[in-house]
Amino acid sequence: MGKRQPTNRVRVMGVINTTPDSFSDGGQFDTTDKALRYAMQLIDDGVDILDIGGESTRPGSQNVDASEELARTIPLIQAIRKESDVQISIDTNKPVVMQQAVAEGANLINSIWALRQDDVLAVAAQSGAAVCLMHMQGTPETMQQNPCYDDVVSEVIEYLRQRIEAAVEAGIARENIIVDPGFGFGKTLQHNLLLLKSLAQLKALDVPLLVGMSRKSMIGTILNKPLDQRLYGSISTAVIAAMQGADIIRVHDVAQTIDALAIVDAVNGVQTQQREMQ
Ligand code: PT1
Repeated sequence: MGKRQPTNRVRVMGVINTTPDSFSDGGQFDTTDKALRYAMQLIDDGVDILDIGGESTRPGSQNVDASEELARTIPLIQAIRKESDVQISIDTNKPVVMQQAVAEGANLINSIWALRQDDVLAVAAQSGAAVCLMHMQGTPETMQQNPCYDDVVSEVIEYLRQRIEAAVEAGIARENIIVDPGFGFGKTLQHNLLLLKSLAQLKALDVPLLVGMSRKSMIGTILNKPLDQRLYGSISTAVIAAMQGADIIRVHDVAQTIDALAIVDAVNGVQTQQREMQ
């Protein structure tokens, strides 16, 4: 039997969507209360990071205003922080949401825009939180209309390299930067598959790698199945990513993904069997 070596365990980020389509009806307290109970369930399941978003960024989605986004996210962050010291990520691109979320205890700013606007970048740097910089071609409203690349893998890597540099220049410590190729953000199925197959190449950026494919249409298209029947497909993408060195996997189905990734961690940690001395 090979021995298990402690390696860097793959971490699981659990999605908490506070947009009305996910947590319907009731007043603000009711919404926050439901979301808090859901967060506590994910913590119980063993989640490493909670990703809290108050604005949908799915293909075709539109902006919400800051007051609405604040009302959805800040009370929830406060409520979670009263109960737990779990890592909290805020999925936003609004400076005011970043500032208040970090002030209430969020540890990570998750920006699908990779903090592209200078004022946003400055606020993120000022907050002192870690940041996740994600690749996206176009905007959520129009990104799936005609995604186009000569070489999707090298273009995504180059974009992320530039965003890391911009973040470092703005004063964000390299140790506080995470990158994400942005599955489903201005990419055809073929682009997504090429990125997944070549994910190990993104390790050359030398910062932690986050990926999110859970329940996305890349899985729905392959399986021809609706959102609620994509669990096994989602787990498969998580395993393929983790085997190539992904550090954080963003998912909806936390407990199930943790089991799958425990197998990857065990395989990664096993020591190659030594030949008997002769
Ligand atoms: C992601 C991500 C995210 N995805 C990070 N943040 C979403 N860092 C929101 C589809 O094709 O991958 N990384 N925040 C959700 N966005 C999408 C995009 C949801 C595409 C669904 C699709 O179905």
